Amino acid sequence: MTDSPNDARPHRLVIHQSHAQSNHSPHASSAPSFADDVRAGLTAKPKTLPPKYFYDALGSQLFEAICLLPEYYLTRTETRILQQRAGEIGRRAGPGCALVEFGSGSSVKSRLLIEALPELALYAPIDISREHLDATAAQLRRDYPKLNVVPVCADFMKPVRLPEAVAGLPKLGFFPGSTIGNMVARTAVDLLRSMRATLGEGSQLLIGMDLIKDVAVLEAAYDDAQGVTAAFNLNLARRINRELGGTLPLDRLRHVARWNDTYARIEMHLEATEAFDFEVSGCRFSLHRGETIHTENSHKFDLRSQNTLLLAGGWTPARRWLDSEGRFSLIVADWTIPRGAP
Ligand code: AVI
Repeated sequence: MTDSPNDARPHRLVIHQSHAQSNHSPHASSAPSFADDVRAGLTAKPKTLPPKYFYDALGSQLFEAICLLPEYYLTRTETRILQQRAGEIGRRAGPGCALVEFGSGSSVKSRLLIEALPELALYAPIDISREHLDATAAQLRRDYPKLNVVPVCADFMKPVRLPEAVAGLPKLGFFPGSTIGNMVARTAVDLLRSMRATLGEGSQLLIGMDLIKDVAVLEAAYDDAQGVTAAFNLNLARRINRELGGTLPLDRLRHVARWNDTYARIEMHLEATEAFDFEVSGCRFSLHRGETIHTENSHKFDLRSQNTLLLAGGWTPARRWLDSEGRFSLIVADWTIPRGAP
């Protein structure tokens, strides 16, 4: 069994090309390129592709469309919980706190909190794309002239040194969308620990986590009737053909979304409907009929596995809200004070 594919870097709703390019850390010029990652993934057994490459301009637009699909309950359910609970979240956070969003993108969900928290001192969106961050910050300043917006351009997968204006305030971290579910457990724990280091002692983390449910509901959410998720998945092959001189035959690849009960996750694959050879960046590969390229994991949780993950990451779950159908959860966790057993 395998943990592949490589974890997705978290993404919010993103439509700008610049954000799509942000797959490469500005700090790490030696980071593997798209070509390196694709070559490594297609050489692996089973074959994989990193899901962070879904988000080129078209992929980002397709993801926006996915969020509006009737089958994709995650976005609207989390939004509803946020709308209902923002006041309570604000009271827990207390007056004068800073809202720090990890992977802020267009800050769509943060707006709900900003509007519901009149005593918010500051909003610090963290995103790797400078251009996207600046555009979003400028729009937020226009829409909320009294709010202090302090954008931080950084790769939040590593601890981030927050600016002085943020560092001195009580902090509420925000990581919505169940993006944590796109990571295997060890990466998710590393990220939670990074967030813990970034936010510091006494902070809180508000995190969205999708729940295990009826397999038919889960599979439909990742294989919708209109074929938008299929187009999103196949767009990765299209991107490889366009950017890396690939010859993947799109008409012989089909989108597959299936529940893996062992890992409690929806897996997305591109499956060969017949055998073929292909090239990418001058390297030759082949797929036999029925063989797949594993493109994404989307882990789902029950209440205990959520607790275990958060605790392993150094966060103590304090409050959890579910929607009325028990589909999605929003959790506030407290920065855990390290102490001896038990
Ligand atoms: C970004 N992430 C939380 C989405 C998910 O549900 O795993 C990505 C996605 N893939 C297919 N549909 C949506």
